[in-house]
Amino acid sequence: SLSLLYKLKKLDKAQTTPVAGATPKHNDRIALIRGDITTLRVDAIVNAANKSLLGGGGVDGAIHRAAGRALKDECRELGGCETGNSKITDAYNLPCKKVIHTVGPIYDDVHPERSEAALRGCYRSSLELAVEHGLKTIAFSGISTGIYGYPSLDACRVACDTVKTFLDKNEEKLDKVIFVTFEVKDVRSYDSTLPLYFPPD
Ligand code: AR6
Repeated sequence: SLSLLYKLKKLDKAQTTPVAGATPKHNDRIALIRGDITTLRVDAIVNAANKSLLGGGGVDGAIHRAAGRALKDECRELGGCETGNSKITDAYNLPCKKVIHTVGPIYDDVHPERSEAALRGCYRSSLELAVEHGLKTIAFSGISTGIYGYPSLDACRVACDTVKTFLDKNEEKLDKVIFVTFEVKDVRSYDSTLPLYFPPD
């Protein structure tokens, strides 16, 4: 119908306009890949963990399998982690240097603002931990967008916005922030959203 067409046009227009304050200056610090995060030879990978930090399914399971038993032994010493926060460990058999374990929210569609605040905390605390440990390249898995049910595009916007805000203040402290996607829905979310937050020159 005409009214649907109109809505689609408006949506399209909104999606091609960079967000307020977006500048090209961070563009070369941002990367998007699709694949298995456990194969990346970066300084830190960010695991989508749960509060126990003792492993699970999804990317958490893949990271623990690839790292080996010693990772779980170290995690056991950490005493868990709150939702929206992060803890760091060694990477053992993984090719990266460190693993940052962050606990995303189980998506709450009655109180989406609570989920958003927690997801922001995940990205912010992971970036802070990386800087504290002198880690320059960090790869994020799509925290909460799998088993925890956070809608892909909403999660992607939170990820981009939190990283942009962090780089605005700490640009020289990180060389590369890599968003790692796995499923096609998340590839699409990042393809459409990254240019709005990190426009090219
Ligand atoms: N490399 C990169 N991304 C991956 C991989 C991989 N090898 N495997 C899955 N993904 P999920 P959550 C993507 O479910 O939603 C665990 O049991 C996946 O497509 O792993 O935060 C934990 O212990 C999705 O985009 O994490 C928790 O209990 C993203 O990783 C719970 O799941 C995150 O999906 C956390 O749920």
